[in-house]
Amino acid sequence: MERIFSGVQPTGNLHLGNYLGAIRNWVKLQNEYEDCIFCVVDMHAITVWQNPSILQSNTRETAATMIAAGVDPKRNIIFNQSQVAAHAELAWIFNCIARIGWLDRMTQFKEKAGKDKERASAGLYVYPNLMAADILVYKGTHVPVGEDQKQHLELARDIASKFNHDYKRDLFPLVEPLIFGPATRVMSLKNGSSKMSKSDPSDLSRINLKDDVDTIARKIKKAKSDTDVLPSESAGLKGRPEAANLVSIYGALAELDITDVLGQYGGRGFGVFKPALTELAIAKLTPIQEELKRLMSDQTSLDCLLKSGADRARSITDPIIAEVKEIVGFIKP
Ligand code: AQP
Repeated sequence: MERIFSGVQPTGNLHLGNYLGAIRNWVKLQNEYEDCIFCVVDMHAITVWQNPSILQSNTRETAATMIAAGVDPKRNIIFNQSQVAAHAELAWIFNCIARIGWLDRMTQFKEKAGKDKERASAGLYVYPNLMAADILVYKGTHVPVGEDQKQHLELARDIASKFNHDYKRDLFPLVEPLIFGPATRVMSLKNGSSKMSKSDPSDLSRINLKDDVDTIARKIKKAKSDTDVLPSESAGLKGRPEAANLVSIYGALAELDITDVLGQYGGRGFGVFKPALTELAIAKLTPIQEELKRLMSDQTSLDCLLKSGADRARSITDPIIAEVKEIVGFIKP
């Protein structure tokens, strides 16, 4: 049986990369797959320090953003990870399956821990084991993500294979990444070679989904570009990472191929292209922002929705985690 699982961290500042690389794809997948689970991964968030009350509001806001963007909470399961204990239980078992050498190769840990890795949390190091547990505790088969998560999904496959091999079972499926759409890697507005990210210290590097009209306009105006006109064919974007990024953001928002965008804007400079991009970004983001505001004004309903999502999630994880514990040799209560 095919089952989609994907998650997003409630670390605030959800941005255009999270939307185009992940959440918008979820909206499409809910029409293709019957069984979709979308999770606000608050346990991942605390691998770096989070202020507790801000974490709570970011968790609600992340769930509300998914819904405002079009993910249907009735057809899909939407909940926050910490309400379903089986994620943590399976993650511990996977800590004992994954090898240190595998985790040492994870580039996201190296990027996030930086030079001072001795001071990074142990949670940040074993983050990919928890991510594997998030997916496999549902026997998830397909995981829509941006390109940055590809390496973690390969690790999830390695963990599933080793578990199946060590315990001589065919329990866990080998998950397939679903990396699709025109914006699998949205880059920073300030540097076309680094990914748009919540943790970039410069707010000008990203368009946050909550940015108001003036802020979106200012950020696009200040986005790094170059002095050449846009080429008429995509080959002409080679060696122009910032131009390529802005064109691909336009294409993703307008749901057009790069060739079509260049067909329209080839030969025009950024003085024309940036205002067009601004207008498009505002037109796409404003309805999501309005719906988000409406959803956030009713905290009780949001909490109810997360609870009911978690109840539905537990009905799937309960038998799977029971089977895993039995296989591993834990005595049942
Ligand atoms: N720039 C991006 N382009 C395309 N997809 C992206 N995603 C993140 N950034 C981009 C995708 O968004 C989903 C949720 O990501 P996350 O919030 O769980 O964590 P992340 O990947 O670590 O996102 P950030 O913004 O880079 O956060 P920080 O700065 O906290 O690390 C994932 O599917 C991801 O691929």
